[in-house]
Amino acid sequence: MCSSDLPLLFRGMGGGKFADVTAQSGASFVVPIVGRGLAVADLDGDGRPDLVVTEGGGPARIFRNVTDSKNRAVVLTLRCPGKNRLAIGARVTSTVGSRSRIDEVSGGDGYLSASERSICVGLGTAAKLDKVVVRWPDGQTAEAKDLPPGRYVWIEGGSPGTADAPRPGVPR
Ligand SMILES: [Ca+2]
Repeated sequence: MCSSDLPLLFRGMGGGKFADVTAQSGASFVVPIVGRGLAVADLDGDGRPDLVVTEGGGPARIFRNVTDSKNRAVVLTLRCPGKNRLAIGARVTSTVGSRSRIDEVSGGDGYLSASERSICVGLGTAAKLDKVVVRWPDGQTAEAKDLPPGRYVWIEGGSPGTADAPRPGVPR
């Protein structure tokens, strides 16, 4: 027997702190569900991550991110030429100003779900990603500097190239 609960939504405040923003998040957050999977992907290509939530015995729910923000991001999609095309296991260290963060490309995220295999690095109001270092799954490293906001595909052995043509609403 599965029980239903109200969905919760938290906003990252930095420094490992989160604020509960469920009450300000709309009608979908006042109906209990039997929540199962959660996947994150930029479904409409506007540069803001969207959510897909699956429910036991119910329809999938799409939460389109319509956050009104002038903040920008660099989205990196890594690719390897061998059997590990999605670069699972790659580690990305990004630096913007005095702040650094580490992301890893993972093969799975949660129960019955898988998120987009891209790494989204928020820049805030900064004009560029100052430095990014990739440790590829085979242990080799590569770095790039001064990437402006946008989407990039980075194939091991090369340098980051801009992804497909800009789509309407994609922050640059
Ligand atoms: Ca989006």
